[in-house]
Amino acid sequence: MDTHYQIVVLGGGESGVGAAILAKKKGKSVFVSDNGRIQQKYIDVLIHNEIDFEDGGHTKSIILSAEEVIKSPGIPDTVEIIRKLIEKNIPIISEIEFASRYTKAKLICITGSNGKTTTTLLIYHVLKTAGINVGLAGNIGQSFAKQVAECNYDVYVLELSSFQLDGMFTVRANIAILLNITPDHLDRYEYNFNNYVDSKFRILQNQTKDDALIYWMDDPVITKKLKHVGVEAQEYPFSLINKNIVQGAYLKNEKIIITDNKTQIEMTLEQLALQGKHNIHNSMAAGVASKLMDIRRETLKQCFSDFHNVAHRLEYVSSVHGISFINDSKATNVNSAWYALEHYEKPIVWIAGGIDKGNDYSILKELVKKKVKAIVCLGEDNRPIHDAFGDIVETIVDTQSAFHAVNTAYQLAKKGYIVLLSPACASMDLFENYEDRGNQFKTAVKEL
Ligand code: UMA
Ligand code: ADP
Repeated sequence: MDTHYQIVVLGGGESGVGAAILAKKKGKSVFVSDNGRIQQKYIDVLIHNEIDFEDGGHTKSIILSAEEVIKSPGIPDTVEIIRKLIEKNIPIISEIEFASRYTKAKLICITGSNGKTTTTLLIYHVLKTAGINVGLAGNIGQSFAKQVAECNYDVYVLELSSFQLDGMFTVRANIAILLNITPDHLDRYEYNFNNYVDSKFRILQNQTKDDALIYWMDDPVITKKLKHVGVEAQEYPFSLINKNIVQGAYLKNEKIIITDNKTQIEMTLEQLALQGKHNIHNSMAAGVASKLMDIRRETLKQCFSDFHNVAHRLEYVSSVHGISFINDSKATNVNSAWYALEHYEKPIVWIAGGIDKGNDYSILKELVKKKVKAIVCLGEDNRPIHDAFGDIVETIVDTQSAFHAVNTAYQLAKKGYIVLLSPACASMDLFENYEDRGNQFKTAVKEL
């Protein structure tokens, strides 16, 4: 086996394998190294493309002699091999950074702590319906690099996580969207919120006056930070409070108004397929981006009313004896759970818990006091939930399977209640991922 490669890719998952395919196509010598097991479907792709790889460990001599390393987003900077690479000054980039070198497509980049996937998919739906040759990538679906290698899109709608942004240096977002910033993934940011905020703000780097920055101006974290960084791009704020917006979006008489100083598009809240306060933000951001892409008013209106949101986000499952079951498994941080608890007027039995990423539950206390009748914990270690809510909710029960959680919640609920799975935590203690958690929840509900 060769021991010197121009490119070493760390992690043989969706992003890593995509990056390796692109590197190979561009004539680079490339090696993929994974310290766990690479899934068979990716092994098949690597073999088919004649790409060298290893799994079950990282061979230091190969990795530390690379010219450049592409790191998968799931790998933290604290692991030994990354520390060694940093010591040796070997450049470490993300798959998104690498792929962007090989495309001239227009980039619409979306980040935020919550609402990325929903907003990304809505924009994609609008652009695709309008007949634009558009790809969907980033922290969703097929890797950006694979699509750059194999497709020829004119525009990409890119959902970007903070992990991906951390490895981005030269990418220029033609349209950047910053939805909101609330604590999440703090375990990856030395439990320092400012580090996480800095990561999110990387979406602005390299923007010029020809680009657009769309952001939620009611978010104190975003507005405070914007005062301290220089913004080159044209600003398009959106707000639920401020009505003096000349370019951006605002709310007036139960209508969202999307404006660019010259023309306006109005839609009543009722016309929007996405319901709930948080989704007004997402619709506004997507609306402004679509308008900047010169999408016809009729297409935009049609798409905003016929859009189907993806599963596991405030998804209605069914009603059993007058008790409604809602699957919000994708609520993996405190802020998304806040919007879920805020959304419903009826009494709630709340299923919460899982892997706590450094959660501060205090912002939920008022809502919980007002609406939550019982909590069913669904996690390996439920102490943080007991500690936070033990004095305000009388009944808190521990469970360790979706089946047990659903049955317990069903026993505790009464007719007219809502059983809400909105965990505020990651799922990997008891489940493969949030989708597995949501699916097991739905199966258990259907078996009631
Ligand atoms: N690995 C190592 N060394 C380590 C640690 C991990 O080799 O020290 C290996 C693992 O064994 C595994 C591989 O790295 O085989 C996985 O890499 P990864 O976790 O980065 O996953 P990918 O399959 O490449 O998927 C990534 C994103 N995953 C994460 O950020 C954790 C996907 O986002 C994204 O869709 C994909 O790239 C696109 O190309 C998923 C996600 O969970 C949806 N994102 C987080 C979130 O939304 O909260 C940020
Ligand atoms: P992300 O991709 O950022 O995780 P999703 O669109 O998948 O965002 O939604 C994740 C969770 O956050 C769901 O529980 C959803 O109901 C909630 N959510 C969606 N949009 C917002 C928003 N703008 N603000 C707060 N929470 C939101």
